[in-house]
Amino acid sequence: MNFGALARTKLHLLALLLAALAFVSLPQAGFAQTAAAPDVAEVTDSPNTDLSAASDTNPQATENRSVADGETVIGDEADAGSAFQHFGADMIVGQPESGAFGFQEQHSENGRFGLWMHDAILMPLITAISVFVLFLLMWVVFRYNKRANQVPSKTSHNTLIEVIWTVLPVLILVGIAVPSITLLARQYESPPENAITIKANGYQWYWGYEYLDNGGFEVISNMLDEEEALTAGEPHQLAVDNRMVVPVGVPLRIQTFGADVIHSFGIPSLWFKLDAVPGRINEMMLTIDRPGIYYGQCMELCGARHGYMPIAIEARSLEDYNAWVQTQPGGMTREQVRAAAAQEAAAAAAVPANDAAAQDAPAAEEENAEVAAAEAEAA
Ligand SMILES: [Cu+2]
Repeated sequence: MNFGALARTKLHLLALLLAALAFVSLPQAGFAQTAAAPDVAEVTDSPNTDLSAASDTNPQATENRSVADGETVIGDEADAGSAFQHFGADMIVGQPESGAFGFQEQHSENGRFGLWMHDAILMPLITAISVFVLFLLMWVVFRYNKRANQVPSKTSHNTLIEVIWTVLPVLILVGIAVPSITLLARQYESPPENAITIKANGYQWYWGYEYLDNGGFEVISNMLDEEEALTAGEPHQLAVDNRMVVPVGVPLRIQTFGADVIHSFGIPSLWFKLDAVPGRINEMMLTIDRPGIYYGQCMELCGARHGYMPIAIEARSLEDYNAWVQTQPGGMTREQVRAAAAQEAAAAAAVPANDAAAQDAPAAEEENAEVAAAEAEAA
């Protein structure tokens, strides 16, 4: 054995040792993470936002807690009265199916267009090109092998064929570019002025949904454990305690932000995935056309529990949405926000009119004090 081989063997041994060490320590690291990870209730109560702490006294929070405890509030079991009733498992629209093939059914306009482009343009083209190339290859292999074709042709140029194999691919690419750029442009379309803004904050390892146009409260969303999910009739590892409630048929301004590392906010059945990056806000428009529950997951490897921060969107009618918003701490409908802003503006406008009186007040107080002092002296 020469020296080089010996050194290589030693290196291999070292690599093996390292790999074995990694395997031994990895599961423990995983358990440590699980053990260290705060449970659902702790995270909800954690003081990382005042809002979640405030939600303790809120009936909504109690209701959500009961979901987390596995007592589903779906349907008739929920407390009658003021408590908001969330959709039950019968309203699940967008979720993966076991053994399914291809894309999930799409429930937004961009989604349907994208899926059409994939099904009607890309797949047929890819299939035709693959079959054609396979045919050419087989033809060459069988017809022109050494035994079947003893005297090979000396042809080295054929202008017609060269023009065809240059022009045809160009035409195909231009043909694909038209719907492709259309789809790209549609996905980048800015939300209209009156779109409802909801900001998805990615945390290690859960999501927070901030309702910026509805009073600014934040809903903290954690994954349900297997038992809780199955009790609620929802898919395990996709079901969450607090869903992101949104209105259906209304343009939404979805913003994403990473509070610690890069996460990615995506729902396959709504055709979007938007990175949540620390230090910047990404934005896109989303309009959901059907009420229901849509599941997604964090789509950027973000750490040990990356696989356990699912996303669940609950799309409701605008009335339901407004009713839900008012069950949240500090939650207001947009009309209420506008009314409050108008009131504030009116109050601010009233100040200059009262200015003179306001300026008089301290002077009057001083006078009173002087009078009081004089009286005291006299006594
Ligand atoms: Cu993540």
